[in-house]
Amino acid sequence: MKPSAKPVSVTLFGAAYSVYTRSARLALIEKGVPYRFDEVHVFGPGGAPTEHLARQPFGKVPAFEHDGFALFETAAILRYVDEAFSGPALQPVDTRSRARMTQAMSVCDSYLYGHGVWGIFVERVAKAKRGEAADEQKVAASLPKVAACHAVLADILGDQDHLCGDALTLADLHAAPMLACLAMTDEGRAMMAAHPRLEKWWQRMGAWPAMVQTRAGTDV
Ligand SMILES: N[C@@H](CCC(=O)N[C@@H](CS)C(=O)NCC(=O)O)C(=O)O
Repeated sequence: MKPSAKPVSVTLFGAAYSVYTRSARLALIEKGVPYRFDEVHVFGPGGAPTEHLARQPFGKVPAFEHDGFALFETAAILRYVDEAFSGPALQPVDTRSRARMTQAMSVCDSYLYGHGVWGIFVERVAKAKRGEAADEQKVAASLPKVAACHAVLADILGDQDHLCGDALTLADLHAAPMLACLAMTDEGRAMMAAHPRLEKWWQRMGAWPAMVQTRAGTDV
């Protein structure tokens, strides 16, 4: 008798174009966890479909389920994926490196997403695709915040191979999809070029197979 294929017990509800969904996919890929990708579109005129609000009451993606255990909020999903499955550890053991990882992820959530993805990428790239003009005031207001994010991430990176040490951690997975959006803008590339070590890290991350596998056509 042939051994049966391992059943897929993980479902990720999200959108390929979403940076947060992409972070969760990167973690699943890195851990080697097979998963079902259930595409949910949240930016349509009515927002998230009603059934999605039962999974994510704020109407955002991603949402996650493993063997009947439902979870939302990307940082929580990433930690769960790392701890629930075998595969390479994605969190440092050392207390201070772990704190830095949490700090880097929080900087991404609190400043890089709003100012980098929405304040610059959406204004410059997404709006241009729709034939709309960028809101220059919004871009100008976001630039110093995004520059500060780059400086903080470059500082955390130091001369290590990855953001929080010599191995890949959740911080790398959280930051890379947002920086991929910024890499599509002149402003983002200029800010990255101001931090040569961060730029080198980004070049490695951008070419990493899981990043290539999760390209959505809207990013690198
Ligand atoms: N705090 C949430 C943020 C997720 C989030 O903002 N996702 C975006 C897509 S990248 C979204 O669903 N936006 C829909 C909306 O704002 O209506 C998390 O960590 O999962």
